[in-house]
Amino acid sequence: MSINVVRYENRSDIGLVVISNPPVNAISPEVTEGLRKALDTFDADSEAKALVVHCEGRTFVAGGDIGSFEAPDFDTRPFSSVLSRLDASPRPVVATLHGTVLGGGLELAMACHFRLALPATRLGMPEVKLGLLPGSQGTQRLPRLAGVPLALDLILTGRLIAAQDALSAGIIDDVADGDPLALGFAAAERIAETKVTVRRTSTMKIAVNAATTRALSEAAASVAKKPAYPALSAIVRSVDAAVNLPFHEGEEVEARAFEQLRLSDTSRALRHLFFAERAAARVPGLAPAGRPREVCSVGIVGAGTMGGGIAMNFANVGIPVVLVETTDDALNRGLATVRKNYEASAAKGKLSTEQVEKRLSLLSGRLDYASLSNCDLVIEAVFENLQIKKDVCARLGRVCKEGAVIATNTSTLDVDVLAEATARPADVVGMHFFSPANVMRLLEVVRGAKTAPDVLSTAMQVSRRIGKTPVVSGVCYGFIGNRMLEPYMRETEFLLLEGALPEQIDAAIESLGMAMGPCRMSDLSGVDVGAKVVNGQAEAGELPPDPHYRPVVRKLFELGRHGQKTQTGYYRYEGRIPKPDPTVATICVDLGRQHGITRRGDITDQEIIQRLMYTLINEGIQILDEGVSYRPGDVDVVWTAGYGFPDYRGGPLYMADQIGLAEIQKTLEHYGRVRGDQFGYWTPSRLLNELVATGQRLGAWTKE
Ligand code: 3H9
Repeated sequence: MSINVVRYENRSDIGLVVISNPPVNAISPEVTEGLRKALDTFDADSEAKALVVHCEGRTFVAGGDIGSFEAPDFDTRPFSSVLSRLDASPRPVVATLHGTVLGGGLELAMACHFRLALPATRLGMPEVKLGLLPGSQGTQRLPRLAGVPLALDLILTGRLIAAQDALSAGIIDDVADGDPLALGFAAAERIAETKVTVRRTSTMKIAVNAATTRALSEAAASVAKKPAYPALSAIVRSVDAAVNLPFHEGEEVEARAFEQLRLSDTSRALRHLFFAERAAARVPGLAPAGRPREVCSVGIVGAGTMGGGIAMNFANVGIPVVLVETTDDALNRGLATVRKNYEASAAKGKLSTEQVEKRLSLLSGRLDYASLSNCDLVIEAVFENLQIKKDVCARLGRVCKEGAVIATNTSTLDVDVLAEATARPADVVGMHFFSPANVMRLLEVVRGAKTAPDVLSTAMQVSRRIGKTPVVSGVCYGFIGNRMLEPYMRETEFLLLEGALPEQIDAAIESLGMAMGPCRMSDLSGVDVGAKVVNGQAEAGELPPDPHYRPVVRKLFELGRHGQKTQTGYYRYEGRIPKPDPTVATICVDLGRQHGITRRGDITDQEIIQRLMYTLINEGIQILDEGVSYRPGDVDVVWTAGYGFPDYRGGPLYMADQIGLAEIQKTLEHYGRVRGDQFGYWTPSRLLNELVATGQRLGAWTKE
């Protein structure tokens, strides 16, 4: 009931509205209704000289309640009408801001007459990240307060700004430290006493000048290049309306756009990912044994590209790191690369010189394992070779202090085998960073058979602390992401042997919105890297029995075509620009002949998409069935955060529901018939068959 989430009281002749809707005071329909009633009470309370709007808990309102947007009859108008009432109030209204004042929260604040914030407050309009625009007058009020260029920047990027910057920009009126409620009352008293005319955002005029016009036309041109995100052009149209129409007409333009976007596939997919990312951070069945261990210092074995990149993540958040290498040379090279990376960020204006030096001062290099003995978390990031990693793990098991967490950054090896090598497997967890490790958001946290609950939760917590998006995976070859990549790359190769060209395959996959098709991706990550994995599988006798399995990558490797770094791979490169290379077509023709594969001229983009994507989806569903991944949303997060899958499609398993599971099953079976299924490539997974038979969607599936 609304009475619980919003309350009104009169304290010494100042009205007070308190929102209390944990965890982030989101505006649900109940909060809106509570606010409406509170304003009725305030209207009737003739003793109250002014009104203070305040939120309990960790933050002021952090936005509209995203979950409530799913309701078919959701409407922004009731909340907007509350805001219009606040704006029109003849008595002053003061908002006390703290925490993260976002979306509907900033809209609420801007409808008040005076805004004061605690110094650590951050403000923003992140609706665009959900495929939306501010839906309750935000596109009309922010340009009036901050000017069109800054308003466009904030609403189009969704970035947050600090209280002090919001003050300088005119978005808020004061920054003060102390008890927000006491500060709010003092401000309300002061304003009521001085009887100054309150400033209503809705009546402010927007200066129409060259800067305004230029900002609007530049924004319109820039968003036209991103048609996959319809919110962007709607934002520009609404801000344009703020400039050119009266407030209430502009508000209507905005409200209509919000409604259209709310119902769009893009926004639904992005909202799915919002909740999927947060769900991925929760590990079923962990509490209370899973209380995380404290991590104040980190050790990393291996100062190569990966180790150095991992180290930067910790230094960035103020955690000291000891990097251990085997030789002075390797250590100096590693530290020099880290310095170069930081200096490149400084050159782009992303870091100050002091920040670079502060971060570098947190990194120390050593040649002895003994220097790891005090670290709370030690991550091994040495060469991907079982014996080498086992040796390192055995040493770590001996040297790390009791209670330390030992993590392996392996991408393919068996975490349980490495855990046993330490002789203390309960302390071991996989932390699979993606390259470049200081940039990529995804972190697969691999739960071994004996990983202790508190070790797993430590890895999850520390991942979030360093700004990563962690997803738990069970132990299997390639974990979630690389395992699903496997059939995708296999089909890429078959298509090359059958007559498709790298540029055709990439164009088809990129038309879906993937950041890069498989051939460009291999060239970027290194053909040598991919070939070594396949050759390693061959040596270990782990290749599928198919004699035609992935010959192209091995051939390119053999020919020294290692991708972008050698300027030839699936393409030839001019700088970073890939150019179709007839040599590759010849290589594929020869390999096709050797493997007795008939070339066809009728491979369509649809066939490419189905063969790559549906096998990838089938593998994802198999992973769920095996319990390697807890939820379909986890798989979606892996692919959108780590593999360039378009967020506006919500991830591969979300997309599978949109395509229809029966359609995917039928298509897999079709290819099984026309291509032959002697190696089981086209067999729909057991769970896929079950879901189709019972008419279920993946979105509603949970493992009992
Ligand atoms: C909008 O405002 C439209 C308006 O213009 C018009 C309509 C009025 N709704 O991220 P965390 C939950 S659109 C519902 O782990 P943090 C979240 O799911 C909205 N729930 O914490 C999680 O729940 P659980 C514009 C929300 O400290 C819990 O809160 N606003 C919402 O790392 C903690 O979240 C945004 O887009 C919400 N709006 O970060 C802001 N927000 O524990 C989106 C959070 O069950 N939110 N939850 O998993 C954020 O950016 C971050 O959550 C925030 C806190 C910075 C607030």
